[in-house]
Parts: sequence; structure tokens; C-alpha cells
Amino acid sequence: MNQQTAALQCAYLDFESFTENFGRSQRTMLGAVCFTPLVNQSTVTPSGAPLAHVAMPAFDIAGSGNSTCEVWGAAGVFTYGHRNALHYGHNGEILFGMIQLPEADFDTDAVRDAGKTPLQQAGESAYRALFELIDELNFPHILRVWNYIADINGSSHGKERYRQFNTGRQDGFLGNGRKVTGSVPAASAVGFRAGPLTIYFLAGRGAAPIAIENPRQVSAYKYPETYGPRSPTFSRASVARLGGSDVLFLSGTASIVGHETLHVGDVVAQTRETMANISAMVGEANRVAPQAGFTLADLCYKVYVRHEKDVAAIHGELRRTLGPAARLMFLQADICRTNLAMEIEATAGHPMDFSVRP
Ligand code: 3EB
Repeated sequence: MNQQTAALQCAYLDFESFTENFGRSQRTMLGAVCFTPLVNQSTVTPSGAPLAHVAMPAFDIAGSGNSTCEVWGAAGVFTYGHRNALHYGHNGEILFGMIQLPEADFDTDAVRDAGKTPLQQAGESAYRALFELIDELNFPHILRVWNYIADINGSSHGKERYRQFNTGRQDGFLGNGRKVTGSVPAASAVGFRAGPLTIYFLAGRGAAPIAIENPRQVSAYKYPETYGPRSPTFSRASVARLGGSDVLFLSGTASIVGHETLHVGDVVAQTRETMANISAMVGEANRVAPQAGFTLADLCYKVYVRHEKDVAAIHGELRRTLGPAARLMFLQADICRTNLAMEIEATAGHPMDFSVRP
């Protein structure tokens, strides 16, 4: 990431390379997220760039250790700051933001009296903060959001935690006068063991991204109520025009057809179905942005795997489909439905420095 010439770029680095490259005070990135079993509370780098630590270990396939840092960069001069807990970096064109909210901060009488749970309120507050920041700094278009939720499959206060999050997130959108169907941001929502609700995002100032749905799946914002009283607010993918290139952000994608989970208990079949979904969305992306010509081989894949024992089989299936040059990164995570063993998100259309190579 030495050459900051692209409108947006990403790198995956092991923890040591990250510290070596970014442990100094130069302003060389938009922001970063370290997936690591190491406990670390810092929210900025020495230069002031936003930095989130997520207690989600990487699977050590390449011998690169179990910490991986995702670094977002761009051309230009960076401005860093924070608005309460929301830390951001931007270059006037694109903004990276990150907020971490401990649920304990919302375990109050006021939250209880409002009939809300702490996680629900944390979600609502995080999205309100996000919208207030992008309104204030004038980055109106959310390109992509990542949501990391502790114990996502568990229940607290008598409610499934992913459902609590969905209610809070939707209220955050509605509270800012935003739509909760149609053109909503691409996103992922996955779980880790314990830690603050962690949300990071990219937002732009230029043209609005194009939201993409998957013809093989019911839109998540139209999921039937059996999946929860409030639908998840995300689109299946987005294509953003950034500095003359089309950038594709694929949301977390799993073995879901229609709205139902397929291949329960068969992780290789889940991987195949997930790739069929990704392939369909790449087709849709090329339909709305024909000049982009995205291919499965162009994508950089971030693979969330529930059980370590499944990593080799998933890796094998992806290598079989995508070839040995595939850019794959594996994280240990809980998927939002207990019957899903894996989920994949991906990006394309921007430079990617994949130092972590399985
Ligand atoms: C799914 O398709 C699987 O709640 O933001 C994928 C991507 C999933 C994003 C979210 C959830 C989310 O429903 C789960």
C-alpha cells in the first residue's frame, strides 16, 4: 500500500506487518480493522487513523499467524477525527468510519423503560451516530457496512440477539428518515464471542451506489416475519463508481435460496450454493455496470467459518472452483442463522494487496 493512487484500495496484512507499516505517525490510510484473538482496546493508530480490533481470530492457513488486519487506503490527503465514539478518516472523496459500543453502556433504566434491550439500543445508537456523521461531513452515500455482534446466535432479555440487532438497526435507519427497503447499503452481520458491538463502514460523496439484489434469493428486507419482527436492512450487493472505476461490494452471502437455508450439515454443499449465489450477483452487477466485466476470479473473498474443522473442506471447494490464485481470507465467526456453517463476502474493482495468501 505504498502507492496511494487508487480511489480506494485494500490490503490484508498479518499483525506484525501492520504494526511495522502503520505503527508510525504518517497518515497513510483511511482506516483499519484487525481481526485478532489478542485483546486490544485502542481505537486509533499512532497517526490518528481509525482502528478497530475485533475479537475474531483468522484461520492460519498461510502460516501468517491468527491475526489479520484489513487496511483501507486511497489517494490524497487524510483527515482524521471522531464524533464521540465514532472514529473516521477521509480524503474528501471517501470516508471510513468505525464505532464500538459496549452493551453495558446501554443497560440502563431509560433503555428498559423504552422497552428496548441494551443490544438493540446499541445498534440503534450506532446507526444514528453513523448517519449524523455522514450528514454532518457530507458523505451521503453508504457504500458498505460491516456489523460484528457478540454472541449473535444467543438470546438475552428473552430475545434472539440477531433479532434485537435488526430492530435497533432498522430504527436507526427510520430515525434518520432513511428507507429500509430498496436502495439500502450492502452489509455483513456476523458474530464473535464477546466484545463491544463493532460497526465499520465506507461512505462516499460522489454518485450514489447502485443496490443489487440476488434473483435466487428473497431480498433480506422482505424476509418473512418468521425470521424476526424486523427485517435485516441490507441489499445483496452494491456497485459504486469511484474515481472512474466500478467497485463491487458483495454482502455476506450464504447457502440461502429464496429465504430458506439449504444443505444443513453439509459444509461443502453450503459452499457450492454460496458460490452459486455469488455468481448470480456478479451477473447482476455486470448487468447494471456492463463496462465493469466483473468475474469470480477478480473478487477478493472474506470467508467466515463457524467451526475450525470445516476450514480445509471449504478452502478445498473454493480452490477447486476458483483456482490456486484465488484471494481468500478465513475468519472464525458465528453466522447469523445457527444452521449456517459458513458465509462469504467479497469485493472487486479496487487494488488489493493480499499479503496473507493461503
Ligand atoms: C442472509 O443472507 C445471511 O444482517 O446485515 C448476510 C449479510 C446476512 C448481511 C445483515 C445478514 C446480513 O440473510 C445473513
